[in-house]
Amino acid sequence: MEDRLNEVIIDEIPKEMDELYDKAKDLIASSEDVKIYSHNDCDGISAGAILSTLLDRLNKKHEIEIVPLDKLNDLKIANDLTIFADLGSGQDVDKFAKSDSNIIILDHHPPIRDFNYNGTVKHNFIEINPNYHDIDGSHFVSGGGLSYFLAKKLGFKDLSWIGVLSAVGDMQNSRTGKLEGLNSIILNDAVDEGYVDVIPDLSLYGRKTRPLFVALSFFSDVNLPITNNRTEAIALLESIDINPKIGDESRTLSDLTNEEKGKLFSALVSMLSKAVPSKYVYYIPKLVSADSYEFLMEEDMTFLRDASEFSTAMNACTRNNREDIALKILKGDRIESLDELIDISKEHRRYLAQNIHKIEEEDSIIEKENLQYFNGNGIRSSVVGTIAGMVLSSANWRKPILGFTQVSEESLDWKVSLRCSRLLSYHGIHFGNIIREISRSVGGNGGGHSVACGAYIPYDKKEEFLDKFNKRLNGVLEL
Ligand SMILES: [Mn+2]
Repeated sequence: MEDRLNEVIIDEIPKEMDELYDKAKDLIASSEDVKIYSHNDCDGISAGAILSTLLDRLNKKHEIEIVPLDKLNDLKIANDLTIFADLGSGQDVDKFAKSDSNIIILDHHPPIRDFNYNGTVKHNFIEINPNYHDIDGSHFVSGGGLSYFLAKKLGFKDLSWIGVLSAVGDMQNSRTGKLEGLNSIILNDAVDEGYVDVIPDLSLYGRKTRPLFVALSFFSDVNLPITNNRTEAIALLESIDINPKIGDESRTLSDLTNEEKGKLFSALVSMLSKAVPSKYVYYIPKLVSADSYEFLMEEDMTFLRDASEFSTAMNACTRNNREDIALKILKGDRIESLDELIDISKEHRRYLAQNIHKIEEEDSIIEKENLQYFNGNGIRSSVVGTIAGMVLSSANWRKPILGFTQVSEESLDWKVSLRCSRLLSYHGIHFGNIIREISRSVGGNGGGHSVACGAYIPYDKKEEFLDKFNKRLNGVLEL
């Protein structure tokens, strides 16, 4: 596989792109009434919060609507200015534009239009997308990041922390464990402004809020003795003289000294090196270490302090149709909305745990040569991916796992979500592209990241889809 880590990374805004930002700024200045459509995930909500805050500060009347991608076909264009954030590049969103409509798109997904499209239509159309400027939108800037650059043009560098959150929520750091490219500009702004601290750390989820032995037991990119086994996780810590507790209090990852983190890093690397085929050994350090980002204005040891835990809370809101709470939190409300956010997160975790238990209990993961899948009958389609990721730890990490569920109560069609070990993606497999190809071939559509992606497929095409997917991976997985 080619090693793409040596490619040249663009880390300043290209001139052509910067000029579009100047135009966008002028357009905002001359508009009195603005509509924002933004995507219903952490990145989209972050983008929406940045744009809404900057319009507040400019005293511009505006409305924001958070929308899923499948609801984008018939959006009205009725305001002075319509802004699409973290979506729009892949959709025909201006089909109802009138000649006096003004549209700005801030999206990092692959564009369907030509860069010179705005010269071919009557309405005013500004599309800012890194892919037009040779910048890969899946690793180097997110929808929230693109929105931040507009805020920065207007002098609002204090919103940079939301740009960092959006990038982490969008897994932009999944390539190397760091924020790179245009994301590094946003990160530097956030550090300069005193909002964010970068901490090189072990790559375990819940560094501020989970007992370390619990965080270790959730390690699922490779099935290790510690995976789903808290006793083994405690034994590992004790074997390298790391105390899992101080008094009655369990320690979290962020309680460890640097020396202790170093010992744990070495122990995990050696454990992993024994557990994986030799072709994967090269990627192990990347699997175990990553930069983490702390929001310095949030209280220490809370779930809003760590960017990755913060992004989980934002996702919990969008998956439970409570985007309103996520937006309020991002716009600064820590009084009324914080309790609601905690309740939503709790309920979300309860729902996930209950369904994961059901799948594991009923032994419902079915294995084919190159993949494994389960039928999440009744699982809400918005969380089937999260659940797939979590049951991977009790399945075969060498193969991707696909979860199926009904799209909605009104539709019998399938939503399918795929998750896999990061090792598969480091080794060069891009499941987002594969699922797009296979879903289209059965009359559906899909796409996404290399390790987390999904598709919608017609009700009667599930077997064909599975069959084609399985065959497509022949020789690709090198099991
Ligand atoms: Mn995004």
